[in-house]
Order: sequence, then C-alpha cells, then structure tokens
Amino acid sequence: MLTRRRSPILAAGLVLATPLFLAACSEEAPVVEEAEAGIAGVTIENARLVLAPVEGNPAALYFDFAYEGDRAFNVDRFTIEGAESAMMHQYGEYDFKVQMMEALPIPVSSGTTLEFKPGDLHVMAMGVSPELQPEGTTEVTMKVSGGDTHSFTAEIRAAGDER
Ligand SMILES: [Cu+2]
Repeated sequence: MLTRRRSPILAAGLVLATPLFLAACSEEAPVVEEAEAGIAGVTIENARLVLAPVEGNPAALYFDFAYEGDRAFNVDRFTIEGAESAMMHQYGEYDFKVQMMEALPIPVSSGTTLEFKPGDLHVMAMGVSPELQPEGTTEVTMKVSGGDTHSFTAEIRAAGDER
C-alpha cells in the first residue's frame, strides 16, 4: 500500500505504472449526433469554471461526476482550454490549518459518483487566459489511467456568481 507520506507525484507515478489491460474499444450503434467525446459510462453534469476575483489568478472547476461501466480506472488529470495547467486539489489539514493540496488520482469503478464542489475536491486552473470570460464556455478534458480521455464543456462564471 502507498502511504500518505509519499509525495503525490511519486504516488501518482506508481499508480500509473500499474499495468492495465484495456478491452478494445467497440464502436456500437452508429452515432447520430456528435457524441460527448469520451469514456463510455461517464456522465458529467453541472460543469462550471469559476473565475478568480482578480483576472489571471487561478480559477476553480466544479462538476458532478458519475460512472457506470465495467472497467475501473483512476481519474488522473485535467486540461482546461485557456488555462496553462490544471491540477486536482483537495482540502486537508496540514500544520493545524485547513488548506488546499494536490489530490492523488481518484479510483473509480461502476457506481462511483464524485462531487467536485466548493470547499472540497476541485480542479484548479492556473495561467487563466483573459479570453475566458463569464457567460462563455470552455472545453475540459479529463485523462484517466490507461490514457483514455473524456471531454466536456464547462460554463464560465464570474467570481461573484453562484458557485
Ligand atoms: Cu485549489
């Protein structure tokens, strides 16, 4: 077992090194309209990117995640169009203070739901482009262990909007 004392980066590396034998993707019924690109069984709802009060400061991405599928995987990392980088954060107590820290990859199997929400698990977007403006949208890509990706659209909200 990994211990929490390992650095998140090292732990992530060990998790990624676990061999995963992926079932070949099977294309089933012909797709009529453009499908949400991604992993079968993943549902993302209520995705929103909340900008910082000061332009250029980190923004926070929240959404509801659900998975119904055969293959277990780890939610590993995110990219957000218009942000230079993104990182999963969790709040935890450190040095007698509650503060944000990098989250380890999150194991997911059929029936898992995750709530990325204020004050809890979230994705932090760094290097946010001024082109990301309230009432616009941006494209988010979630990458999981094994390399599959799932893309979805997030609404952009101003700092003062409802989160
Ligand atoms: Cu954060």
